[in-house]
Amino acid sequence: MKYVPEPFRIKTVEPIKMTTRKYREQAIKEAGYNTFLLRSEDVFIDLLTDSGTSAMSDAQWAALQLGDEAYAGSKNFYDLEKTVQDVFGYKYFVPTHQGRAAEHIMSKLLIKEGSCIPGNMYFTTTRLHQELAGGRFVDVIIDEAHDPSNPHPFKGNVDINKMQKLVDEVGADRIPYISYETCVNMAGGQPISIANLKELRNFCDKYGIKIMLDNTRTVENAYFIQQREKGYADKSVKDIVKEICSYTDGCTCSSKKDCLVNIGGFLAMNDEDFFVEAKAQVVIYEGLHTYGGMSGRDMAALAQGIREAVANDDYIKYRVEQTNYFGELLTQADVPHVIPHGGHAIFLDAKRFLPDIDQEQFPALALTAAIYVETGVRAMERGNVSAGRDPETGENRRPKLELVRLTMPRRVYTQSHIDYAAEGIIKLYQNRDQLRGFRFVFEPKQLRFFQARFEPV
Ligand code: P61
Repeated sequence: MKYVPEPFRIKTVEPIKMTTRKYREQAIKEAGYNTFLLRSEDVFIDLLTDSGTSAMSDAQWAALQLGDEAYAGSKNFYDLEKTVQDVFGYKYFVPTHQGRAAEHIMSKLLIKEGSCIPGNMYFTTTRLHQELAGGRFVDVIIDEAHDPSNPHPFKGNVDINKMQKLVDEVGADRIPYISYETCVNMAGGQPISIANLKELRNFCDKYGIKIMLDNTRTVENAYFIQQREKGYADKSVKDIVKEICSYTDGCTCSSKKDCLVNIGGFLAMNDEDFFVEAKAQVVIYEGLHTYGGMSGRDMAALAQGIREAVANDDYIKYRVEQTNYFGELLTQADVPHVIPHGGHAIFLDAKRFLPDIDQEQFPALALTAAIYVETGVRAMERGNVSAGRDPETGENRRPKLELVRLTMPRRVYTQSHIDYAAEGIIKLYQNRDQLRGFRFVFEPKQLRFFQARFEPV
């Protein structure tokens, strides 16, 4: 098994705490068995998320010193706008403080009461903003995406037949856009192919439906296209990123992932009227349209982060292959997880890991709690708790995928951290019959997974 060496060296270090099992048993109990409620200080290796957890480069730290904190017209805004236009190719750019803020503004502007918004699997915040704007999310991802052991190379693809069925059922005029995500997070970080995107473009042109990209992990997706799609082996990741965007009408983006910063987001589009309306909304919810909730220095670090993400292919190769290395260790030990391995995370399949815990007792949550106690590694539940309740029936959605996400922060951990995490999870798998299910003691109404508390059944 190959570990691609890090294309950087370490200049600043942040100590992390090693704790005892007894300490961790107490900490997870106090957190209501929800890893979102653990204190970061009590975590040894934090694989909760790749969002806002990247290590910035020396050039990004230097850029922070060049922040122009003017209320209006910061020079960092103009540099960022130009960088987004250069790298992603959209005409217009609206900054926001993070991804969900861009989703909020887009949903308010494009969705009407009764709209249907197809998407290649839901994302929690994306779907919630669609629903709050009066819309209904409809999953149109290919069936393979819902099967953790299906090896399809582009499990993020849209099933055009499902799109056709939706158009036939509700009519194209009730479908303002399709929400098309690169490296689909909830499916396991699974990429889309250019072939699928081209086919979707033709379909959408026929019916006047926009394609709005969730651009959060497009750089990782471009790497998979380079590695897997015919005709792309000799293209640079930078060129593939631009090609992906060129088939879409605009995007929302959480800059906290591929763009290598700790905070930030944006909306971008080619339609001028949409741009003017989005700028009008951004001043209501985020701040002036030349900062959108970011400081000048945040925008400076972001522009530099975007450039670094695509500057050459060494970084993204290391990034995706590091995740793959983690997955390969688990494959060798037969630990059930989603294949093919995604770009940003390895997802354990809790249904197969803990077949005796009913989905109503939250096997993925039970597994995240046990991983923390066993190893000090923090993972994220991505199953029945995350999926929430169906607004119509009030029942838990019981998604097909009951997963635990082990997410790789960018440029943060080394091979030995991964070896340690894998070893602990393998040990836990060998002792899996000792794990029990959980029930809610506190259940928030929306995005419940962030703040819910549980007790063992
Ligand atoms: C994450 F548990 N992702 O993966 P914001 N689109 C996509 C995302 O991955 C995404 C956003 C939009 C997070 C943070 C997070 O249920 C959760 O900048 C594909 O976080 O607002 C965020 O971007 C939203 C974790 C979000 C969650 C929601 O860890």
